[in-house]
Amino acid sequence: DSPSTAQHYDVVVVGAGFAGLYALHKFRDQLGLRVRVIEQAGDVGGTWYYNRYPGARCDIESFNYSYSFSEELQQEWVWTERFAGQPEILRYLNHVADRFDLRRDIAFSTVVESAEFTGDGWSINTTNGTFTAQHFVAAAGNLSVAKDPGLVGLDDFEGEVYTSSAWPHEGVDFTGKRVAVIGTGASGTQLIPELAAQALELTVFQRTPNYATPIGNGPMDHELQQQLKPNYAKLRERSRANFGGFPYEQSQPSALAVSPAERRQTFEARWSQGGFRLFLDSYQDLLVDPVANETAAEFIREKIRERVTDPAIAELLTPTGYPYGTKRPPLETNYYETFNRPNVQLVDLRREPLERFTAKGIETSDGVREFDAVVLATGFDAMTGPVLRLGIRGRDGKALTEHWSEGPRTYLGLMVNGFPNLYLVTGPQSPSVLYNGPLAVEDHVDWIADSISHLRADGLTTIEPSAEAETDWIEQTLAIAEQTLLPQTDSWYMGANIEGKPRVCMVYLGGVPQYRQICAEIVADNYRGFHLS
Ligand code: NA7
Repeated sequence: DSPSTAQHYDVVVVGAGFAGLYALHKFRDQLGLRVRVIEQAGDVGGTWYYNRYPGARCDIESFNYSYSFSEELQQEWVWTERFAGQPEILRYLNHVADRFDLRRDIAFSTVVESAEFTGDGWSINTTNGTFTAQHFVAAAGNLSVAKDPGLVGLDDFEGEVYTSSAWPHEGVDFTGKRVAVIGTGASGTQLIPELAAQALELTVFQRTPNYATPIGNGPMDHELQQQLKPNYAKLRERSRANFGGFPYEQSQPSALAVSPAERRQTFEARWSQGGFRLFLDSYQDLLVDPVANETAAEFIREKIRERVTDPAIAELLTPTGYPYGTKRPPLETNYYETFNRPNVQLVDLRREPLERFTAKGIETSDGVREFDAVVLATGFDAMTGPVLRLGIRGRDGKALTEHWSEGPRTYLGLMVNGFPNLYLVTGPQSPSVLYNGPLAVEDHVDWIADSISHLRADGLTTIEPSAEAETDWIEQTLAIAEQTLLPQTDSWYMGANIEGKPRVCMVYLGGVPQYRQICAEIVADNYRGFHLS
């Protein structure tokens, strides 16, 4: 491709992860459009390209965390673990890229620097020249921009520094090293047991204890796989009828409607099943009623105390003061037992704040500890970060950063007033991170494909939501969020993990079936709330 002249496409898509790969296949092979995908990485995979830290694994069953769009793909791909690790998911996405011949339309190692609406389409400026397109699709992920943890003096530290979401491809050997980990979210919880098994000494710097529960991984059961395969279509149908996009059907209305003994039995059963069963397949009022929530929270606290030998360490690891599930609950393998190892130390940053990095280590209010390597698992500028980084300007040159200065504004989490023909895949104010990823991106890409087809069939060129529809949607999503416990807690769902970021719930919490129904009704009602021209 020549970088000097603009290349024109029907659709330009940013990102070659789960969303961008399917978008390319759908738009190119099913709609016959001219499509270009722009990807900053050197290959496909998105999240699964970057997050190569030891222990990186999907918290959703491999069988569920996979594309549903191709029956052949579903039938031929064989998962080896109940919960696939990062290398296996990356192999799967590479297989998809090969099988559907996707690579030839992806510009790798290409970074979007800015994108402007030009009146009837988009001009996208990248490190490899300009692309123009009638439609611009941001499939850049929800958790793909690492947050700056603002650690004072980090540059002075002379040892090795690694970030979970930018892990070296060649891996890291921690043998014989004194290692520090900062962050105990989903990523930290996965990598801490792996590093502890390798490092000479591992010191975990914890700010907020989490409600982590067992993932329940193991080799994929061959018989189970044989049973599931012929029923894949049904399984997907059941998933799309479920709040979070899983084929789960055990959840009951209220934790408070049953006896303590029955409740305990249910929690134990879901705990043993692993995955998000406890969180999303036990009682529907856990995220709504603080008393119901506390029953699950206390169940998890008891488990932590049982698993950690030293009661003082157990206490530090036990979450209190915020409800279960209002921060994204990590899933783990041997996480709590790791703190029983003689080579593992826990530092509680609430009692002993981190002051600065020095040349040799980390200084807290209690003094300096020396390290050979530091691992940051400090999270992401979630949901808005990946979109805002694209430098998007809409009608009349209005910057998206300005339109979103008080928090993201979208209609259905799909489109934005003032930004015609800009589509977000799993954007803010859609179920996004609370919807099984591959199914979530398929729904959005299918919706976008329908919208583009609809425009073309009617000889139209642009689609844009009205300001009223956008405001109304935001009010609806916030009203639903207010009925839940999520706004109480500082989490990345709320934008509250980043200083100065507007504190507003960014997830549609009405559940997948309700969301899907609303999207379908709006289309059936002639794209209600959208202006087509
Ligand atoms: P998370 O869930 O945002 O976790 C980040 C962790 O890092 C969390 O424990 C934070 O503590 C901690 N943190 C962040 N900044 C600091 C500073 N400055 N000092 C000390 N500790 C800090 O990110 P993950 O990568 O684990 O998971 C993100 C999602 O990726 C996950 O939910 C899955 O969907 C995949 P805090 O809680 O803020 O006190």
